Amino acid sequence: MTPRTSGPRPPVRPEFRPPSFTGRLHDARTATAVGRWLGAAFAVCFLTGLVSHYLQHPPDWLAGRLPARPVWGYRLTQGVHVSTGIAAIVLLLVKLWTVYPRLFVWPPVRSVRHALERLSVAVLVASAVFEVLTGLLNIAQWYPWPFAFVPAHFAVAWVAAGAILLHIAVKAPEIAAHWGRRSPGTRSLPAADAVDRRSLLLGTAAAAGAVTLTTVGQSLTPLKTLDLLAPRHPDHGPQGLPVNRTAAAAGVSAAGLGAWRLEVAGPRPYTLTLDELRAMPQTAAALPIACVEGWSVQAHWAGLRVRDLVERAGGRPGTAALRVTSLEVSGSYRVMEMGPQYADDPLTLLALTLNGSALSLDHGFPARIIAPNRPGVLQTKWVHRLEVL
Ligand SMILES: Nc1nc2c(c(=O)[nH]1)N[C@H]1C(S)=C(S)[C@@H](COP(=O)(O)O)O[C@H]1N2
Ligand SMILES: [Mo]
Repeated sequence: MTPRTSGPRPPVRPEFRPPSFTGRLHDARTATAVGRWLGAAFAVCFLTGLVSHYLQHPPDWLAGRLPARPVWGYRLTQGVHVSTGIAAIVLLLVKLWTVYPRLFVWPPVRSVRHALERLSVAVLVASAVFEVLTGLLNIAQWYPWPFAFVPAHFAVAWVAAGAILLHIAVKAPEIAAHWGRRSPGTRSLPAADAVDRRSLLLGTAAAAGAVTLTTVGQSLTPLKTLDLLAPRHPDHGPQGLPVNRTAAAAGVSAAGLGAWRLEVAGPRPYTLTLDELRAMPQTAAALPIACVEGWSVQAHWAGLRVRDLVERAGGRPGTAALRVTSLEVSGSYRVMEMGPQYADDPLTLLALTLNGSALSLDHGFPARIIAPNRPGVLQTKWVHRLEVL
């Protein structure tokens, strides 16, 4: 037997090699240029989101100070919130594409400081993706998750805001070096990349502009013919107005409404039938419904001034708050409260008509609330009880 001197060599464990990225534009100048737009979009989105949150859930110190004017205030802030959120999706994708090679840095952790930095970026990316994704699915009314949208979206917004501020602080020197095309750090980059970078930035701006133009018409009604990508068209629906929650979904049927009475509780409680309400002096108001999901539209309402109903029940004008209860069997918006500034406002109505005809069942027949400068979720439909507080 001859000893084996040759043959297959024992396998050598190949040394791990991180992928190398030859593509251009994964650089600090591109990251800074896109990051500025993304940061601006997130900042506006965060602030308008706070407005929306505090209008819906005012803390005690704020409750009495929320203004009922301008009547279109919430329409504007929430339209901007949803539009900047949608544009941020495009910007976030481009930003992530620009920086993703850094996911593969080798070694993955160089020091405690480096580990903390990577951890903070992980939190930043996760919270930013969570915010735009849950926001997008919420406007499509699709909830494929076990948690409640509002508190989760609100809490993670703070996480994202904190992570962004931290990220800006950590990256400040790099951002400063690459802020403008002629900044010191940018001069060291190959000149050829500048042309590609301009194309990328123009493409990004065009894409963000395109999604904005094709959705913003849901609240900016002069552009409504362009709103191909918006989940709702501002005038598609009964009586020329979209419906978010139908009577069927709320468990309200016309059959049970024959015996409907408006109950008003307070120092001098009373009840009124629909005919009695119709026989009283009616007030008209042009006010928008502005849904938290971004669509909004102005409509013409008529009915009773809430202020008059409150006064008749013995509520003191200007100081009485109001609790409104819907016929809806269950649902987050069955009971709504309004502070004195809304209850006393001459434009706040218990509306009986919409755009000239009696409310349809889906719009809240027999009676609904319409108040100035409030989120759509608080414009309670199918009202049957008012309680002066
Ligand atoms: N009782 C009750 N009222 C409600 C709701 C609801 O779910 N229940 N949805 C609200 C929401 S989210 C909006 S945007 C407005 C929309 O009113 P519309 O369907 O008449 O357009 O009604 C609000 N009123
Ligand atoms: Mo809504």
